[in-house]
Amino acid sequence: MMIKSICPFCGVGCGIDLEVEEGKIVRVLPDRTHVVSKGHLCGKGSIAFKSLYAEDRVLYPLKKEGEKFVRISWKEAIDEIYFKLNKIIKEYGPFSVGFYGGCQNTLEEVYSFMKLARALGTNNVDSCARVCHDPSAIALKEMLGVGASSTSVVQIPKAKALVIAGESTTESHPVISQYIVELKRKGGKLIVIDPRLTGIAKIADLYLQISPSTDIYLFNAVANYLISNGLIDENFIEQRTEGFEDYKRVISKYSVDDAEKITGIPKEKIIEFAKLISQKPVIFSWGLGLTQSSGVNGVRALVNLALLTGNIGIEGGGVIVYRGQANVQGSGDLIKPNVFPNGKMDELHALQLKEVWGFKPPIQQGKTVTEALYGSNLKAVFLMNFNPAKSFPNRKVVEKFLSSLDLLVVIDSFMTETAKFAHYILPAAMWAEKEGSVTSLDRLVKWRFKAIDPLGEAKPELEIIADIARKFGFNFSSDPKEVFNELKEVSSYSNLNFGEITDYSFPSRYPQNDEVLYREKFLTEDGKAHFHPVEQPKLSKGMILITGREVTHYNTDELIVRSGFPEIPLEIFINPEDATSLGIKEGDEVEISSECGSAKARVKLSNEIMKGTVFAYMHNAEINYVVCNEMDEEAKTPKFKYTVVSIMK
Ligand SMILES: Nc1nc2c(c(=O)[nH]1)N[C@H]1C(S)=C(S)[C@@H](COP(=O)(O)OP(=O)(O)OC[C@H]3O[C@@H](n4cnc5c(=O)[nH]c(N)nc54)[C@H](O)[C@@H]3O)O[C@H]1N2
Ligand SMILES: Nc1nc2c(c(=O)[nH]1)N[C@H]1C(S)=C(S)[C@@H](COP(=O)(O)OP(=O)(O)OC[C@H]3O[C@@H](n4cnc5c(=O)[nH]c(N)nc54)[C@H](O)[C@@H]3O)O[C@H]1N2
Ligand code: SF4
Ligand SMILES: [Mo]
Repeated sequence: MMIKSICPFCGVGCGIDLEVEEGKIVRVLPDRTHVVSKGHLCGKGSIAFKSLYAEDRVLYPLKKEGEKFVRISWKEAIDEIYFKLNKIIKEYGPFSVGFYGGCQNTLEEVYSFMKLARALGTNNVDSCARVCHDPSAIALKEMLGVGASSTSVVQIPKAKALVIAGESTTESHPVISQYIVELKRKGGKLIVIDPRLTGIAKIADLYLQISPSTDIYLFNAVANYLISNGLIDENFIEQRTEGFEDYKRVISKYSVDDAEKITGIPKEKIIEFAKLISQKPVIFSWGLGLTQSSGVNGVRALVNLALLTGNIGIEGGGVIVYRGQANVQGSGDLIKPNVFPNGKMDELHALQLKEVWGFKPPIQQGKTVTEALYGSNLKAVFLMNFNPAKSFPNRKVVEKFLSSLDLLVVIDSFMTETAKFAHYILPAAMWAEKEGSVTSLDRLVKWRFKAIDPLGEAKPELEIIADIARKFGFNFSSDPKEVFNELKEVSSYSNLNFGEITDYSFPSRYPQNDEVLYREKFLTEDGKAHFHPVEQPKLSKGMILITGREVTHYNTDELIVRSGFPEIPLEIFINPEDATSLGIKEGDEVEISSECGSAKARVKLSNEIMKGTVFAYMHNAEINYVVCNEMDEEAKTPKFKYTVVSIMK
């Protein structure tokens, strides 16, 4: 039997066919009908089923007694959690409770999780989007109207040029590479901006090796050059945008000469970049190299260039955010501490929700997950599909917070580093054991079908959430289709229909099916796009640690190490010239430290690394003892790409 599903790993959202024999998944095959992946898969997708059968999967509810975990029944677990949670809410109020997680969960699961929090009276809800692309969502929503990609990756081959800023396609979103190859075959130009000579940078027509976190300077200087040389789309600016004069004034002090000094990119290359993007159509795309360093302003600076050149709302032009996890676009859309899924956090929207939910959510802003973990006095936290003890920076502080809680409930499938801090671990049915929809990085929404029954006593999150809600007297549905229909009523997913999202060959996108948004008007209140001038901030000096991805590993690697892959060692990659001046060589064991902490790592010499920087893969989470938790002021997103470090033999 073949069952259709969507890969549980990255935001490309490849279609897969699960081969099921006697109730067991035996193979994953690429789904040839899928509109984006078109029969391609990367190595992670093809082994995606293995971790379901890992020997150490948590298959029964567990409770911590002393230092040990003991097996309890579902009834005991839900009763005890209810009793403790109720007591905490009575004593400290509902805002002492937080609900965080959900980026590989389905839309329905994150929606219900968020709704449960609000039923209990708290707006402390958030997802992993906080640590990756919330800066993109904030900038895009404000400037264009929708906090998501304006075009699809399938449009890439239609562009004359593709800009990739701070994303490593061949490692992080491998299946998109097919569209970049096609772009190049058709004569389109690839421009890559990254301090590191990545796989995709190696095939670029123009590679800009940029000093970390100086992208804003580059983009502003390019804007000034374009304006000064008449290379902008005046009609587009006049008819479809607001705020140009302010923008022009701010960027007028950014020169290409200074940009060369600050970014380290030769002046001729900066001018070539400006000329390439003055064409039409051009797609501007970016990854964490922008959001986890320059934050919301970094994204604004790049989107300004797309507006200046009139490259939004046209065939082959627009902006693409390379979102990370299988459903992070969807989670980011639905679970936020400062907005409701249906819009602004105010009386009006709260009352609209009441119509559908039967209760009115509070309208006081909640805490982001980063605010919660670094210095809040929350008493109870629910973590679903989240491993912050490993994935968050300055791990020491996170560990201290998790161990200070009166109640920590972890909904996961494995005994993760985070789960070890839990009072209760509730075993989640994994992706192939349940059904529901996920949104990929180009707004495509697809339904995953159930392939097998949950193993052991694992339960789909919708059931776990409904069980807890029922204890508190709320009637939540645990039927994925019912929940899907409900969430459509209170979110920008209202255009979708079930027949279309279950047909993998149909381009079912939100808020409209069209690959290209904004052809006629922008989805802002006034229908115009908005320039947003930003300034390059001052940076702390020193050796800069950058962290990023490797193609065969995935985030905190819980699923990968349970699929027969060895754990990744902690290695730091450094330019040979820097190594010489530090007196270290290939294979040395060193201590890498920041003001937050330190770790032991093995040295690898590499000419792909920019001088003055050192690179480490994030999948060995020891590095997050070193990465500091400095955050973007607006989005509260940690700067995983900028930590000043020292290295000692
Ligand atoms: N194989 C694999 N794929 C994944 C994941 C995984 O763990 N493994 N995780 C998924 C997730 S959650 C996410 S969010 C995505 C992330 O996908 P990407 O956005 O590709 O993430 P990273 O590799 O962390 O960082 C991207 C690049 O930013 C560069 N960079 C660092 N600082 C700067 C800077 O100041 N400016 C510029 N321009 N570039 C800079 C780094 O050198 C790096 O090459 O990947 C998803 N896909
Ligand atoms: N140094 C450094 N750190 C980083 C980053 C970086 O670039 N550098 N990137 C950051 C980014 S972009 C991200 S998104 C985060 C990722 O951080 P996390 O989201 O914390 O990491 P994951 O490894 O994706 O964790 C997912 C968890 O979900 C569990 N799980 C898997 N399937 C299911 C399921 O069906 N149900 C439930 N309930 N649980 C399940 C897994 O066992 C695992 O514990 O890491 C961040 N950390
Ligand atoms: S590219 Fe992403 S979605 Fe596609 S198979 Fe690989 S990990 Fe899965
Ligand atoms: Mo991410």
